[in-house]
Amino acid sequence: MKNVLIIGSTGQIGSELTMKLRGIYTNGNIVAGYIKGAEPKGVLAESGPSAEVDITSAEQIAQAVDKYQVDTIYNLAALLSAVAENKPQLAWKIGVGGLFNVLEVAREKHCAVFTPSSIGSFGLNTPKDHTPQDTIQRPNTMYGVTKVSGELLSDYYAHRFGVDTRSVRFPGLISYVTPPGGGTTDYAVDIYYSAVKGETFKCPIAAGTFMDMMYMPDALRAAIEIMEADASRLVHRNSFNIASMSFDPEMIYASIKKYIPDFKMQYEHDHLRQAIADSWPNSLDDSCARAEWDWKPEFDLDTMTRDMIEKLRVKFSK
Ligand code: AKB
Repeated sequence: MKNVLIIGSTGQIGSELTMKLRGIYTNGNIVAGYIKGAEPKGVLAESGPSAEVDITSAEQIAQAVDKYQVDTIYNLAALLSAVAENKPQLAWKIGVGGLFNVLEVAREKHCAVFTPSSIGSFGLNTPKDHTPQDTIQRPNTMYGVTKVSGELLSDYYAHRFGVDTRSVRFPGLISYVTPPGGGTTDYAVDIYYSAVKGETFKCPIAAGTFMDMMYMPDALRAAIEIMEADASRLVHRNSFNIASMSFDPEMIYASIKKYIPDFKMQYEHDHLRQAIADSWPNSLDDSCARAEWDWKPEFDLDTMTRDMIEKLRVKFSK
């Protein structure tokens, strides 16, 4: 992997992944793909090339691939779960129509493709605890429908056309850099912002609702390591369960209170997000990722909390 196009480079994952790839592949073109109105700014704009790439335009994707001789595409364009429930047609257009465009360009121009799936690809009748790698996937959200369709389409392009498609099922991702927008797991980011700002946190998710979460540095490493993995060891491709921690609001609250003892939280339920969270697993079994490409997380809840608070304090002191 030398020349990489990141579609959705200014989003929650893309903004950090682009910078990390630029730090690793210093001799390549790491192209920050963006849509009109979400242009890269600051260091993201200054540290490498960028190109307008709307995932709904196969032509724009192909132009960027040709111009920068791209060999790997990170397809990060998607609407998160709660927004997708409110805009299901657009979620399908971006999540499935957009992926189809990416895969067609990749087939013609011989690119490898990473497209994240999610814990949202599971549904109410999936085993809830230690959810296996290969299990029932019948989600009842549009987000989940696009993620399962994406997994199937990516596997189809791999076995039918030989496109090197790979993916992981991301848990809720927690970061102090770019906030997420419209996800069910966003509360686990927002809670740190409230704590560091000295505000009472209004938690939209009920106590006792467990979901898998992951600190962004582990997620970025997973996205890079799966694309670098030895293909001959991969039994699975789209998409691997990965996991590092599972918690409910009470646990993350308690973890933050160790460092900010007077922090307060109240519950103010959001019915849409709660219904989505209730349909997702409590925790995933990531043994296939560990066995097939040596996946191993580095952060747990407490090490993440310490780092988040430290980094947000620096951010807010500027
Ligand atoms: C969301 O909450 O929509 C995402 C996800 C878990 O895929 N963060």
